[in-house]
Amino acid sequence: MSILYFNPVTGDLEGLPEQMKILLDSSTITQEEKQKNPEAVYQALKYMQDPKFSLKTAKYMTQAEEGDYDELPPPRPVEGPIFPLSTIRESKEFKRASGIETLGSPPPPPIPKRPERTKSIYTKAVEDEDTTDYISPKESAPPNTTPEAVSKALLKAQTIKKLRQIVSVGDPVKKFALQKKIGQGASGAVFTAIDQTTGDSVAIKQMVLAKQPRPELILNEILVMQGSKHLNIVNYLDSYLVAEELWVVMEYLAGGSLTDVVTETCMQEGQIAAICREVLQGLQFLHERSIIHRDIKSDNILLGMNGEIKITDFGFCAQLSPEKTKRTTMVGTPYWMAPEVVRRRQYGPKVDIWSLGIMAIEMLDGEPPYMNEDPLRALYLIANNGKPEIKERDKLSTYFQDFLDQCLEVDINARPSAGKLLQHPFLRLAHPLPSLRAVIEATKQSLAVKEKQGFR
Ligand code: G5X
Repeated sequence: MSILYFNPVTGDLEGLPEQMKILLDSSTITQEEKQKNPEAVYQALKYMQDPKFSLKTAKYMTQAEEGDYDELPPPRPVEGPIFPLSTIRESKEFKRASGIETLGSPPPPPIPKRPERTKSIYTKAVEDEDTTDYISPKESAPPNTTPEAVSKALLKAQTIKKLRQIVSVGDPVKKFALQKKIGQGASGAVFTAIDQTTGDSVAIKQMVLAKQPRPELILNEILVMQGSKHLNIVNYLDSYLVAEELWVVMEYLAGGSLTDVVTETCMQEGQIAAICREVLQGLQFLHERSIIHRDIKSDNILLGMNGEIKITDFGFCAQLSPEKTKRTTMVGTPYWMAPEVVRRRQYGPKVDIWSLGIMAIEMLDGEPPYMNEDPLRALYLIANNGKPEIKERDKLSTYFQDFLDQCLEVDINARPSAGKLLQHPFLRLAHPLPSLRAVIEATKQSLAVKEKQGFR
């Protein structure tokens, strides 16, 4: 990108390719913003317009429709100090229907059901971007014989061969009794199941290899997670290959995702601190092993009924090596992406720390910053604004304010590591983990009420 400038007469950015102009025209980015930071606009456009990165390669797991956790044991009383039960976040529709009107302090804003744009994306690395792209395969050769298609088919064959070498032998259909579907996404479905030999509950991710746009990501996920066991990570247990279907068996967490908690309840600082500490412990473990998760957000944090907090979905993780200590691939979910990822700079493990800061905002507000903006404008705002504004900042403890400031530090060198942040005084405010059970139960109850009233 050499000549890109704002034309004050037309109010347009000059020097953009035609496709980008069309994209920009359809976005809500203002003239003022184009003028203020053309480079940030360009970075955002490049990301959106890249066909390799389009939503075709996106992975999106939605929650199953039915009540996910019906077969849970009855709740046990919470031990340890009791904290007031978390407040249910009231939505407008909910209030109207139930006739409840709150007096005094205004209720928190309603959080609508998560839109599609919270899904994750994966683009090719900048350094692998060129070569084959100039051949324009679609016009010059019949399908499946283009260099692109041939190398893709090769990679797929190699990936399946490697998968065969690492999976367990045996028939998982006999070993596991499938129970309930808990998720469905582009890469496959997730079920709960019982291990017939041990009686343990497990979760199984089933994927049809032929339908995977990038099977090498699944191989990566298994290879990285096979050797990574930690209390704050959803542990990989086993995998099986049945015909062309891959089953990945992992531990099951019955509390559901943190997204449900952040959208349904108003969390207290002590609860937020507890979750931040646990996630940081998981991140410290990963980062020590040169693994970056790259898609930290509430959707990828699972809760156990006794307050366990675990990071899940390593489909986008990167294992750094001594030869390759930095990455440039644009990976993650726009609203949670660190500025260095959006700006396509070299990045490392600290991107997970930024995303944790955004997730802390989710725990405060129910959603990440810029959620009302289209993803393109959100990317522009991240690249341009850096640290997002914290709503009602002065209502937070000074420890929490400082913790947020440190996670959301734009300067990578000044942003602390997971190990350093674990020393932060904010984390000393953490409530004991078993007390989180009450929050999970309040969440489930709130969802059940809405379900009954037909809001979901
Ligand atoms: N309650 C787990 C995953 C984790 C490390 C390799 C992806 C979903 C959904 C999903 C629901 C679970 C899992 C366990 C509950 C998912 C993954 C992963 C790994 C080892 C596999 C998606 N709704 N779960 N308990 N939910 O789509 O990367």
